[in-house]
Amino acid sequence: MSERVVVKNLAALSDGPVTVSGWVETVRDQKKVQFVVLRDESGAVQLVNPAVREVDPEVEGSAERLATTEAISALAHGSFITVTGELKHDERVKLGGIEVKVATLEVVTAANPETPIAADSSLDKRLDWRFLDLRQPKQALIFRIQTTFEHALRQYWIDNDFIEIHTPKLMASASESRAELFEVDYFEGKAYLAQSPQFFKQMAQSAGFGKVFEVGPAFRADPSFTSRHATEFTSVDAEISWIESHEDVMQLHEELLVAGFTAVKDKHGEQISELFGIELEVPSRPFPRIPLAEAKRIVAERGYEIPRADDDMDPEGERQIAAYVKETFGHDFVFLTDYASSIRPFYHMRNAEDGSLTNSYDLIYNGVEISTGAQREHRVDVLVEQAKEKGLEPEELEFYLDFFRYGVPAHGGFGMGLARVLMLMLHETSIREVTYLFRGPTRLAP
Ligand code: AMO
Repeated sequence: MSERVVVKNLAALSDGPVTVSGWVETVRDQKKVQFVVLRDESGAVQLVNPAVREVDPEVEGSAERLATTEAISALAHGSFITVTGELKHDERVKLGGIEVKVATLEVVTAANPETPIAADSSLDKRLDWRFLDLRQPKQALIFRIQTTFEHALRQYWIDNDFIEIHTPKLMASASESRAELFEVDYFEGKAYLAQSPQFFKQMAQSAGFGKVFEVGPAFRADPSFTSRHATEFTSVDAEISWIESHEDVMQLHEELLVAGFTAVKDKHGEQISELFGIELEVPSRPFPRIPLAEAKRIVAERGYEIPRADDDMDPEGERQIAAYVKETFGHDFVFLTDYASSIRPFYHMRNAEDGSLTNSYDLIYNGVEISTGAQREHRVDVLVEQAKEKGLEPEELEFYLDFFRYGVPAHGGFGMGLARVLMLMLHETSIREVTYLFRGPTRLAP
């Protein structure tokens, strides 16, 4: 291992020799002294080098000092360097009250002199150069937050006796709908990329696992270019047995989110307000619940008519109901419940009193849908009828229908888009900003 000290640990050291490595952020090349700001994954530090502009044969080491001075003058932004030198605490130094006086400097990899992106580059251009874009501290913070959030969810699941599953992403049939399905060649036949772990997380209920979760990729051949859609995204899924209705699923969902938000606020709250300018709020439980039909009435009263009466909430409707919930309950989340069966998949259980409704919900956060959940239909004859009603061929679903032919408890669960949660948590305008490498209709690289 090298002697390297990560920048954030420098402040705790006493004055003396250190080695640091990182990217050149800025160079101030003055006649008598040079300043370099070096950044690594943990922070930035100022390097200082008394400039030597010509060799003085009387002074020992002056040829080396000249070479170092010239190397600094030639440093391009983004080059990766390793420096040995003397750490000095000096409260006059604005950047953290420390600096490193350069003794030796090695250019490990020189960067091209022209940086292809700048702070004002378009999002598309930044995504073309994602590795450079991600060097900004704000970007790295997003993925530290994601790590903390996922870790807290996992901790919750482990504490509550869930089993983690990894379901296949190559499937013999569609899991959500025939639309938005990626078909791939599979030896002599065809396969489909999983749109959701839906069928296999339900299989775990028939297998007697009780409670399962998965965080994994999902694929949708969705040609839209909205700020909330990707063709590949990370889906956070849970499925639980022994429920009475979708209410049990909503309770799990809100507890899980509170655990995730608490961990993120505890660990990153200060940095979030510093870099994103927002105060992260941990939601209080219970989250408000509003049946969809009532939500539509509320939205209409506010002067917005959802274009088609039998339709789902559209994005403007979601914004309107979120504004109402914020004004009325001071809450950023709302469960819209009891969706019409006409706009829900075949596997949602219908309401026992009103078969035109389902025991299902969408979770809206800051005005955007982040999740869908439901109680599932577990009676196979009803399931077959509902599949036919939706134009699906029960023959293609035989493997799935078998799960329900050998005893299965009442169960339900949800799927939640990880990037959507992050986008809304950080008030970002697109999931492209919070997805490590975005995939969309016209983006397959890098
Ligand atoms: P649904 O299709 O509503 O439900 O998806 C669940 C959640 O996944 C996210 N999501 C997406 N994120 C980015 N790009 C997309 N193209 C995209 N499509 C969906 C959203 C959405 O709320 N099997 C059910 C879930 C369940 O009932 O358990 C399902 O997949 O955040």
